[in-house]
Amino acid sequence: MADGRYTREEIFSQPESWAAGLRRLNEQREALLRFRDDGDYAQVIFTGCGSTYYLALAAAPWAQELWGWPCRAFPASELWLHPRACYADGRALLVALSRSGETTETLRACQAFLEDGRGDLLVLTCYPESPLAQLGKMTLVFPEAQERSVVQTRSFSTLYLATLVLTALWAGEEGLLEALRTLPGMARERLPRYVSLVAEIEGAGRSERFFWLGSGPRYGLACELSLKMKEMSLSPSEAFHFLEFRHGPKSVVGPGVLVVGLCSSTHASYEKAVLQEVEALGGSALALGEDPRIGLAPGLPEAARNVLYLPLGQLLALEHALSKGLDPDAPSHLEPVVRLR
Ligand code: F1P
Repeated sequence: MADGRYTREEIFSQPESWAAGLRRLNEQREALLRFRDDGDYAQVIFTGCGSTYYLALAAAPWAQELWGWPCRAFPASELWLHPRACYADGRALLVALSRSGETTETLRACQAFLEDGRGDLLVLTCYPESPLAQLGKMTLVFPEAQERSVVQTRSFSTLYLATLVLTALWAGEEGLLEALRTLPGMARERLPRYVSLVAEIEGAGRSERFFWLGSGPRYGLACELSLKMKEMSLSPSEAFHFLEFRHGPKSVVGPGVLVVGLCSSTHASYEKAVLQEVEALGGSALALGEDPRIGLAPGLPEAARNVLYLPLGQLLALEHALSKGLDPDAPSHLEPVVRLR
């Protein structure tokens, strides 16, 4: 039966996947601190493909803010084919993100990085036996986040949580680490609320065109949630930096358009103004982080709060796909792993 059962199960099992990932990271705490102490990097590059490239986009801003090193994100294909346009001079830390550990572009980018002696490779993947896992100076594995589905959900959020733990650990941010450890319980509490909110959104007349807005690290998350909606429901879905939406994309707002804002806690007033303009033009808006129906603890550090946006956006994509008679477990034209000859 085409009912998206695997994708649904993976969305709802994220609290358990996150808890398992946190346990694994805690076991590696000392080794991770030694890795940092051994390294002195002129730059940090995060990389992946598709969802894991968007993960890299979401991880790099926090890392730069907390570590102080220049941190950037590139698709692995860019690092592989255009390295001189990506790497600056000086020793680099390359953080390679891959659910499968088999994606050709990511493998080729990492192999070239090592052959060119550019620096150290840190790998995060769900498959310990994968080719990518064998390349890392250090490899962090999260087998509990493996998925039967093509579309990434718990693999993405677990790997993203891992990059936040790494960022906080290397920056000595114990308060943020503590907040990240509360996320499995907070997600478990909120999932039923997400179900009713998504039912309300889907029931209130079908939106057919979606926009996802986010600034800073939330732009990468907006790209990922936009991809979920596209992959699962085949709906028009685009992501923009929050305030960029006025500079053109706003022109298509009207009935049938839903704009989901991944709101920050620091600049919510600017972001809410964009969403108010959307509603004034006849579109619908959902302010993640602000909407009382979502009930995110106000005191939660922004980096931790952002992770809780993911299951809601994933669920919205799943239910919208099902409302269109599509099977999220069998997205069009996609394979679980892209392997090039
Ligand atoms: C990368 C990726 C996914 C995409 C699809 C195909 O996989 O492009 O982002 O959703 O599943 O593979 P990986 O390198 O993270 O395994």
